[in-house]
Amino acid sequence: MIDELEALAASAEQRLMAATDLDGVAALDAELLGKKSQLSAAKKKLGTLEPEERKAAGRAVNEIRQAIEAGISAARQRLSAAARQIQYDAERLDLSERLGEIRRGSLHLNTQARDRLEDVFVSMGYTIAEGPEVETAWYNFEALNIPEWHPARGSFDTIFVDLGEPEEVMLRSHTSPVQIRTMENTEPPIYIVAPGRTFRTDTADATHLPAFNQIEGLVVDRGITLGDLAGTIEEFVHAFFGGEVKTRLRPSYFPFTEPSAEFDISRPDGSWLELGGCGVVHPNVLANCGIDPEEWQGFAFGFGIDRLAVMRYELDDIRELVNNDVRFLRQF
Ligand code: FA5
Repeated sequence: MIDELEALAASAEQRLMAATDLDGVAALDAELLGKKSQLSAAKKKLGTLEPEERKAAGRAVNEIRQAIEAGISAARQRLSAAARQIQYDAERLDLSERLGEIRRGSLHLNTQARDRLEDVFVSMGYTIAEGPEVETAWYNFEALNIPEWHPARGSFDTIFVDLGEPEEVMLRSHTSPVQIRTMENTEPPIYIVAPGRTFRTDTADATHLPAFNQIEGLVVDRGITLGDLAGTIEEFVHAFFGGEVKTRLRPSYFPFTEPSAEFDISRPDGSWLELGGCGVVHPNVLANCGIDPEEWQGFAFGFGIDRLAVMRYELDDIRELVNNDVRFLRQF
């Protein structure tokens, strides 16, 4: 019996070494160690042996079971390492691969538009200001002459943040809070532009995004009139687009400017695209920031950078800016 078991051990070792996949090892495991295995049969037969012989045969059965178990675990290890290697090879990415010529990356259209806007305004004597994207009701609304009861609050489709008092903290719905932060900290005369991200519950469509970019402009100086505002917008649009694009101001309403206007720019097909709002800074807003409205006057404007990019790069749909399709982005 011991001879038979030794022969079994030798053949088991060879067969395990020859196994080429994990399924094969599982089959050998069942065959060599399962209930119907030669080893189980030998174990059953132990009871029929003489005590001396039983002892030696019992030891041999145990030793051979251990050897086969060790062989199975070694085969499993060997083959799972091989299986992993095959998977790695199949999933490996060749990062050195390239198709055609090497392409240089480029700045995103919004970044290009913002940089150009900043250049145009800096060349007109403005400096760049910025403010936080998460604002309090004071900066986003109240200091801008939009008290809690004011219906204009609804028109900003504000995204509130669950921090502190309800409706007290929000993602800024426009860049106008930067006007307040600037006037609180700076003595006039003030000439700033403030580009930045803004957020509203707007559903994305061809002309709207829920997260978009605005650029705010604020001038506070002596003797500022609506004429200065109109001239500034005209000059900026010419510098940004060149001579072909026309502008128009339409009377409008914002609580923080009086009078207020919306301004549109002409599309190549002759239609108009609304670009932003503007107006003469409301005396209450100056007073809220500790600036004497009798002495100082100002104008402000705020327009959509994404919309400017749409115009400048002649896109059909504002969503192209955020789809991140490299085939589209590579064109610019
Ligand atoms: C404002 O946000 C005012 N703060 C503008 C202003 C500033 C007026 C200073 C007076 C003085 P309005 O909600 O109209 O106004 O937005 C201004 C511009 O932001 C719009 O004309 C448009 O160009 C852009 N805009 C608004 N909502 C979206 C949107 N969901 N997606 C893309 N652009 C948008």
